[in-house]
Amino acid sequence: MGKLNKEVKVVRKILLKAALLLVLSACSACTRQPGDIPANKVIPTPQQIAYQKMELIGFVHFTVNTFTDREWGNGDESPDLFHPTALNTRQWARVAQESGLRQLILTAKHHDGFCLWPSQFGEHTVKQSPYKAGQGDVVREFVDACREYGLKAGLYLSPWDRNHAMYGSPEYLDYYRNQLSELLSNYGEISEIWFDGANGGTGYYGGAYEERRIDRETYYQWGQIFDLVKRLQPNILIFSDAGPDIRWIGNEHGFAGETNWSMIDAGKTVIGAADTKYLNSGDPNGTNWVVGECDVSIRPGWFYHQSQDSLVKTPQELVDIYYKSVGRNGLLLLNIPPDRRGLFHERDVQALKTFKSIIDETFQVNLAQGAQVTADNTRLQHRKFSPANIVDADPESYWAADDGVSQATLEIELPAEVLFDRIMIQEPIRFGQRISQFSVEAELDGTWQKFAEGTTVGYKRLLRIKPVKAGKIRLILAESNNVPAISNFGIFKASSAEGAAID
Ligand code: FUL
Repeated sequence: MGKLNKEVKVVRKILLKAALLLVLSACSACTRQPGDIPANKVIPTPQQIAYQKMELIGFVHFTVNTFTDREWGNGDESPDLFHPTALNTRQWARVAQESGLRQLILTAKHHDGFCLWPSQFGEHTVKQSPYKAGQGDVVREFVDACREYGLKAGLYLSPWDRNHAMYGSPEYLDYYRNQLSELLSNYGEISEIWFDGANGGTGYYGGAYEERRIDRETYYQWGQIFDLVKRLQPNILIFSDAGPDIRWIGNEHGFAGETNWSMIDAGKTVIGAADTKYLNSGDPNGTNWVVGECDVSIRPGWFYHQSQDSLVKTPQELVDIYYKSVGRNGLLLLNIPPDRRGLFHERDVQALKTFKSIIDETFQVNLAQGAQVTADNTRLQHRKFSPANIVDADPESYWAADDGVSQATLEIELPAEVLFDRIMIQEPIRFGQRISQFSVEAELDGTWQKFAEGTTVGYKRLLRIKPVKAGKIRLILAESNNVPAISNFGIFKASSAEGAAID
């Protein structure tokens, strides 16, 4: 009898525990946040997302060309030519930081083959130059200055070398890989490595003075080079015509396509022989996420030429480039070439300063912040996907539609009518890039009127329109390749210094 009682008690205890567990799990199910939206097959890495968020970065073209007034050195320039009189990498970094650039990329070696660091693998370097009596290391000074000013540091190492006697043979590749290893082992964290597409042609080549052509598809064995780079710097991003992380945007004006997908088929692209239209617009069916980087120089040339002091781009031209790069889902890589002193020239510094003040003034106040937003579809009717998320202070929160929905309309109601002429739309790209057709309407005199439209959005889409005064705006997402989602929406009034340009 006693034994039976004990057994009943044990069973009762087990039943009670099970019931308790059931109640608890039911409760947590009713308060649990729903999961995120289904991700696309092709999505960015966390490093690519962080990269895209930088928006603005800088290029520094500096070598013997600065002293010979050339754009491409032949390879026979004497290192004696390299004698900057007041080289100050801290001035570069300070100006970059004050101008809103988040990273700088230095030409450690351009096509002429002169190395800005004292490479142990060659005799055509800063060590053979008068700079600091052969004791200088411009790459070291550059990375130190970037770190001091909170900038990321990237390097350009030209695959084409018009100085090297063995260029075109397998021996040169050993030399090239040794240089890469040196740069990626001895200078701390390098965030981006830039592989230029210009390849092969005439040159000095150790005195041969001849033309050397290479097979762009096979010569460099890029796969091996990429493996080496990632082994030495696991977090680095590799730039080339074909990525794998960052791609050339297909022109040197700094313009991304109005349609710009962050996907391409990297395998379809040969470095140095790319289809520039394809790179400019990306590929909605591309199998690789490869961010578009828009490179352009603040002057006509990539290197400093005194004759171009009067041709520095105006702040308004720089702003225009910003809208066509950052505003089209790309990154702006703006080149500022140091002069023969080794400093960013005063005119370039002034243009950058005004450019920065215009961008800051324009985007300082989002006139849609805190507006009332409704949508014709909200995923699971859950506040995690609330339309209000597109105008809240959290850039990561987002609105999304239900599974199976590929079109949606969001209505933004402002507390009062406002005048605006710039629009910003952002997708939460961590789930992939989706939208391929959108328009924006405003209610004017009681009727909806379309005043802007576009194709892709991606990380950020900016639109320049004629000033509109309205209290109600509609964002119409007409087409997307998966559940549509928006993380941020903004309307702004452009700084009067911008010049009232429209798209
Ligand atoms: C090109 C090079 O040939 C130019 O000199 C410059 O470095 C530019 C960024 O890339 O391919």
